Amino acid sequence: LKQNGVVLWMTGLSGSGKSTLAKALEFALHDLGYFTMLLDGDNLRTGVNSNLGFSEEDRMENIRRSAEVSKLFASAGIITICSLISPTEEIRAVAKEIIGEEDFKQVHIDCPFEVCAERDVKGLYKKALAGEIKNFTGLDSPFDIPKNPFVSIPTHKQSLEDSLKQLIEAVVPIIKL
Ligand code: GGZ
Repeated sequence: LKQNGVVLWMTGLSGSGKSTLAKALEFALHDLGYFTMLLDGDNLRTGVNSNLGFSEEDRMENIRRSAEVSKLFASAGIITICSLISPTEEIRAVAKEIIGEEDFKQVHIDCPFEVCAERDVKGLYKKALAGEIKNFTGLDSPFDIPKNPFVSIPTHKQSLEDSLKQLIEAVVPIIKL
């Protein structure tokens, strides 16, 4: 194994395109011959993080555990793509602290609340707006726009293909062999 690990930390609202882009990026990196590991909030929450909900404390614990796991993979030289809402600057600072500044690359999957609500792929926005889901990110739970992301991908302004291209062009040069 020759590659040096790194953590691509994707942050963004539910429905912003994190999982879709993370998967597409993983396939593209495989095609280029890189080892990867994809950690997604959605599937981490069915296992390692299954006892956690969406309160501030639980989200913090969700991010802490996910960052620790990411760090393990990155230390084995694996390009780790982590896709979690990670809604606040405070929460992302914890992830950065755990992973270490050098290996932590923050990717903002940028899409306004209104557009995510319009897409509503899983019907969660409809439920949240009807008051059936509490602590919903962007509604009654905060989302801080990342201040200094490594890269920001405006998924509401461009095609998936263009978003992927932008991401690959940002990521490939920082992978050290
Ligand atoms: C936000 C929620 C909520 C609430 C369930 N708020 O788009 P999805 O459905 O598939 O992914 C979202 C996922 C968010 O989990 P994360 O682990 O990424 O969140 S965090 O980083 O804030 O801990 C969404 C679904 O869970 N979901 N309830 N209240 N998203």
